Amino acid sequence: MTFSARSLAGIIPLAFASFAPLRASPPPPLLWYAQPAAKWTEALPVGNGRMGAMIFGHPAEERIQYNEDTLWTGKPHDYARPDAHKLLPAIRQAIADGKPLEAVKIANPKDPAGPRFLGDPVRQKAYQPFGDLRLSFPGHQLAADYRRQLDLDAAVARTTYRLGEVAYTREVFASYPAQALVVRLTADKPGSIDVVIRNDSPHRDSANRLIGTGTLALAGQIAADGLRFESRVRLIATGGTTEAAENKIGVKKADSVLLILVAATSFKNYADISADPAERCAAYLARLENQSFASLLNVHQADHRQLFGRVSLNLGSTSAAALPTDRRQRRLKENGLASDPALAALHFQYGRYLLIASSRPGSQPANLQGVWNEEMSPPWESKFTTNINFQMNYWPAELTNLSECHQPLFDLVDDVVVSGRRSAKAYYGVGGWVLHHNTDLWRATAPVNNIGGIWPTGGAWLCHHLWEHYLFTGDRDFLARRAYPVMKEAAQFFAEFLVKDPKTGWLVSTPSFSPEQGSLASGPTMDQQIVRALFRSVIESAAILKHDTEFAGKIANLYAQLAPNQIGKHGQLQEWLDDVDVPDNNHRHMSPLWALYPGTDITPANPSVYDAAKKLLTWRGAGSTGWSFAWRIPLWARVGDGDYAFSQLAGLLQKRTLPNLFDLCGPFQIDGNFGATAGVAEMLLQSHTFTAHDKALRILDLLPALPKAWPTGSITGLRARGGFEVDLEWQDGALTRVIVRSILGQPCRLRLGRFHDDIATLAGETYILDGQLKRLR
Ligand code: FUC
Repeated sequence: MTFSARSLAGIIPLAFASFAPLRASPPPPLLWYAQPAAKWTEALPVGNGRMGAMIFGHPAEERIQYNEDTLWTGKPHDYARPDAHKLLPAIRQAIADGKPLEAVKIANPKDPAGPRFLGDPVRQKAYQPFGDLRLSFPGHQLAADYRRQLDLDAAVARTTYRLGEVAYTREVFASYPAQALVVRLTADKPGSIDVVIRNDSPHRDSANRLIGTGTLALAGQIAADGLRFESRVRLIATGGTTEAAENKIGVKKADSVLLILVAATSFKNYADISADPAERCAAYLARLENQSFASLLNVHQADHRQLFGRVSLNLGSTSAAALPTDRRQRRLKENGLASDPALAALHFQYGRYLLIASSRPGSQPANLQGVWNEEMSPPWESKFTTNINFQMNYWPAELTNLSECHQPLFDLVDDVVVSGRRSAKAYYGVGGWVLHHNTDLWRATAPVNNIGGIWPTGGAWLCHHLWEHYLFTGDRDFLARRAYPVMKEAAQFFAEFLVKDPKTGWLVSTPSFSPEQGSLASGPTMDQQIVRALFRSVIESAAILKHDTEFAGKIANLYAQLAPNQIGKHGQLQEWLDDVDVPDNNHRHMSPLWALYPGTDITPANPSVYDAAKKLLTWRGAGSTGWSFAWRIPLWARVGDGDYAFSQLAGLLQKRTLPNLFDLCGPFQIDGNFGATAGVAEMLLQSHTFTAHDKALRILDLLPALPKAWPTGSITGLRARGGFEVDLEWQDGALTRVIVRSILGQPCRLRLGRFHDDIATLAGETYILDGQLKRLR
């Protein structure tokens, strides 16, 4: 191998390298507290994708609030109004005439009985709490030496305390292989456990009864024609006596107690709710017959660590790391996030932990609250909001090596393609499929809530996830069988839906909205960017798969006519077709910057648009909601400003983070957790550009936005597009080592600021670059 003058250092095949393991391992990723949770937002989450639970850890009255991800209000239903398309020409005309308020009146008239351009009903259904496992420990009010913790690597929540001479331990985990929540109570002296167990539900139409000797069953129904649900908790005590009453089980003087909780609903799919939840629960429990706690735990941890352990992050540690997590979070206001880099690393890993816990193959995808919800009327129904929030949940999936956790999103897409065909026809009279700004368990695709729901690019944005999954994994079969047909049909929708803007002749989407700003509009920049990305992935896929040449040609023709990114009079990237942006508008939505992140179109290769995007980004200033802080992190990373990206992470952690490190929108909303994890990864590694000369030579930008706050650190296991796994180590702001594992055998350029090396890789080989590398700053 030869090195250019601008070479980073030597690229040495692993076989010839002698190297020490990466420096000191990071502090264990652990959240811990010196007191029980007083509120739900202080409780600690566990989850197996399908079930989630929040553990309060109160010594005398334990509450384990749990969820199952198919328990929603409503029933199979098509929200589309078949005649809505009759309103379309008038709405379009009013927008074209510069009368958006007229368009609003047509789309959403005051008369509640009148025709409208929204779904039927106008609001979608809500995700529901399932039940509460309540454990009473008489006399344990006087607990001493209290501690509760959540170990992200072990995926076990543990509460420990002492009562007199006895030390008590509670362990809780949610196992994916077992599809169950497991609770174990132990004490260091035999015969010390007295506990009464109940399984309650906030749903009025539910009942709790004893079945057999040691199992409590909670059964109910959401509404007369809604979902039926059931959970069962089986108790296995060692030693002592067990006494069961009608709806509770009491244990006295046991040595240890094992509880296994399973839960199910009658949901089969969005069109069929005929399953028998009792049968499902019985089957889950039957599979776990005679399994010991140790074996349940071993299988669970092996499963969890296989995902979680792929990435480690060490940003250094200070004395703050020894404090309880809530105190660390509170002290940020005065001390700043730079004083506790290990908290930033913990928060990064927490995002990965939460994705594993709320999105596993076969489960529903992570909704606005992941899988955790205690409210009958949760904020925004705890749905899947597709004008930023749902997609943000999945930003870390590929990048932080949790590709499998992306699967539930793809399954949801398969469903909304079907319901979205009906909406395409009903609202626009065209083929293909469309999804607007929200969906729920019933795979609603019509515009909902209010006129802000008339935004037709939610589905196209989801297509971006299919394409990115292909870019990261190189899974051609996935591209051919799942991604391409879905993207093609989405492109078909836009091919028929887009209209020629009368002033410019460009193809624009109308009616639409720049999410949650202004009014009904034609051709908002974000839509044009998303459709451009969709069209390009269709064209590229057809070339890769070597078929559909004719269709790809047609799309390429439309692609060239799409309204471009425009630069306005202040030098800003315009948000709308007209140059009407108000300087310093710091709206929470970053919509016109979509093509900077998560899109990949805006790069320094086109300096004028790149600079205009930076201008708009600067106007937008700091975040407000948790997710708006979070979106700013990867955006600023993409323009290479690690310090500003860091300031947005700090803002999120200081202002919009709960004691249990859950993100706050206003209420709890999980997107900010996931967005921040993706953002931090984006600060350390980017892989979305190619060299100007060779489009096959993908660039891996190493430490593209390293903040001053993290001068020394290391990360292992990040994924890059093109099929690479990357470890990085840096010291005093300078990159000291790079390890690249090539999965697909593609070539790549490793770039560090002005320096680079190109490597041709072999699939399965590992490459190391170390020695005295150039300083970063
Ligand atoms: C979008 C945001 C809100 C909130 C909601 C769930 O509408 O503008 O802030 O996150 O989704």
